[in-house]
Amino acid sequence: MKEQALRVVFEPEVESYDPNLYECKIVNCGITGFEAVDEQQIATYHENGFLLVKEAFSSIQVESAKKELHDLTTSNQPSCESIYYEGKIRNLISGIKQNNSGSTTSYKLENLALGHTENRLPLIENSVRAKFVRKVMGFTRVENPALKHLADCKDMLKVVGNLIRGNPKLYQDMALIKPPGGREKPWHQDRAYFNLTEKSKIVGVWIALDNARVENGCMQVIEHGHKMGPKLHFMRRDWQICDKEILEFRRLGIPMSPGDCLFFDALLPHGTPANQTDSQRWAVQFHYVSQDSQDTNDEYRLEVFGSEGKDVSC
Ligand SMILES: O=C(O)CCC(=O)C(=O)O
Repeated sequence: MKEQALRVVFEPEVESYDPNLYECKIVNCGITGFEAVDEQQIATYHENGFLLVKEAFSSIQVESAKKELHDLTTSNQPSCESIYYEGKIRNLISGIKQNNSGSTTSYKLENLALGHTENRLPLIENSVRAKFVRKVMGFTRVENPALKHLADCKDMLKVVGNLIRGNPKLYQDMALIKPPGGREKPWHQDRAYFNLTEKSKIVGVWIALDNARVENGCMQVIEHGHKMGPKLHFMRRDWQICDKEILEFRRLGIPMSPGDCLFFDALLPHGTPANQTDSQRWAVQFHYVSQDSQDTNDEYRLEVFGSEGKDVSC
């Protein structure tokens, strides 16, 4: 079977945001180890919309996953489906000559304005371009055994199975490498991104590979926010919930250590602020769905989550 071409996305530079959006109450919650997840914890997940399991993965598992991710960001032939670069990389690539099968072309800034997709990596020194990677997707393959091992972890899948009351299947895998100065991921519900019916059960799993704190962009959630149901999303700094609305809710910051694992409902509004430190903040995120989940299309999804054509403002 022919390998799918690598998708390389150059994101736009994202404008600044109101820092109040990430003024939050820090919560030091969680239980230790997957084996501590019992029926009471499952009930807590359904009540709060999330459940934090500390020390879920060992330092060896974390370091092996980081090594594979590092290799993906520096490789000339990364074994993944797509790589997303922070908008700041445009300062280095605009005007750079690309040699594509003998012909030379140059990137044009206007083509990059909305996030520009290519099938080739930027021709900048590997270690330099690696510093701009924000996201890597589609890497759970045999070539990346440590990352695949995380996604296939039996104890973790048992918890997901208990949360959805069924057999989970992997729907999406991504790594989020927030580089120093890296952009905010504005507040959103993951369901607003997925073409799946409302009845499909979805659980997000966010695994910290570094210490994640408010300063470097840890996960923040709206307390009980999944109970509000689908929220309208607007195309602003990203596909996101309106800032004005977020400011009305109590926001919780969830600091995590390497190997900690956050389970969260796909309707739980969440976001991460920009990374204000000098170090990367690495994490992997998986989404699992129930076996009986059903695909829909953009039209169906936008009817529920979209703001276009509705009498709303943001
Ligand atoms: O890790 C992050 O910065 C945010 C990830 C996230 O919420 C997402 O990509 O849906």
